[in-house]
Amino acid sequence: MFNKIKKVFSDLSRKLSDAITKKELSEEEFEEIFSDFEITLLEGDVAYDVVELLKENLKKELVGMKLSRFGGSEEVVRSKIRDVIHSLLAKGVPDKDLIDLVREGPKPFKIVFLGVNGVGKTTTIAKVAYRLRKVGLRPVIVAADTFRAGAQEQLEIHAKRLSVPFIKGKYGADPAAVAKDGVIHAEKNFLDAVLIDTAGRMHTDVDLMNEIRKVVRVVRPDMKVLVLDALTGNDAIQQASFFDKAVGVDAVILTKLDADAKGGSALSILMTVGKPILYVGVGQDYEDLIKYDPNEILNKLLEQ
Ligand SMILES: Nc1nc2c(ncn2[C@@H]2O[C@H](COP(=O)(O)OP(=O)(O)OP(=O)(O)O)[C@@H](O)[C@H]2O)c(=O)[nH]1
Ligand SMILES: [Mg+2]
Repeated sequence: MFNKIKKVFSDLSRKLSDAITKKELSEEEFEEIFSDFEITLLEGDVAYDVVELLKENLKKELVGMKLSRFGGSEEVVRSKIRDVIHSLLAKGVPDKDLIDLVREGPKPFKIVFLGVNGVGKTTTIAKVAYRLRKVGLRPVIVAADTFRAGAQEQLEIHAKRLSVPFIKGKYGADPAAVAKDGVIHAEKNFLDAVLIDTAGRMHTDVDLMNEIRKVVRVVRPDMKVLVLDALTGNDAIQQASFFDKAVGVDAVILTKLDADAKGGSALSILMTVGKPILYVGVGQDYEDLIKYDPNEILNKLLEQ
């Protein structure tokens, strides 16, 4: 993971530190050195806007810089690059962990999970339920995906494995009604959280987008979590903007970070999605949902 991008940043810091040790780095020199890396970044699936963002921010930090010829300059440049990337990634760190939000928020804390087909909503809900259970919180899982064949069974298997109560509806039932049943179940049983799974939908599908609006209107969730797939790059940013306009997105979970071999796609989403990133998915097991930590991303991204 991230191997290609890692090499780019490593080469870039070497070239820049070479230039900076000789004399003060001019804007023209910076542009020239950086332009050699633009293509490689794009080839590593870094979005064009993110390449530009990196360029502008690195330029601000490095132009005019001059370093001693006697050792350590590559280290200094590397740490500048690290700082720039860190500050771009840090914007996505949420103020509070979901566990704390559930603990401190209204009871039950209602969360609707949204996203296009196959991004990992159902798997992520199971992982979140596992996390909540681990700290002694009691969620109910609600299958408001009454659309795709097998969706309810898929979630039911997870719920059984996790010993978490499960509410479902008939195929073709109104997802908003099923979601409401889940909330009522949680209220009656004094549960801590309601995790509502919804059918995957293309953001361009008007009927399904109206359906999700109805779920939100009926349930009045405390949080709307958009699930995005790290492999989808720029398209994920568009999905975020569509869902945000349609129902409002409070936070994002980015899945399949483990599957993004080049790394640029995930990096681009993390830097530009403009929403708090609650967790990242790094595999298919229940434990494979970890807190979003820019330092960990950086460690994968830059050679130590
Ligand atoms: N490698 C990897 N695979 C994941 C991750 N999260 C989910 N998946 C896989 O992605 C596939 C789709 O996951 P689902 O949870 O069914 O996706 P969904 O969004 O519910 O799909 P629909 O209900 O059809 O819209 C499954 O094979 C999951 O195991 C992750 O973090 N890493
Ligand atoms: Mg699903």
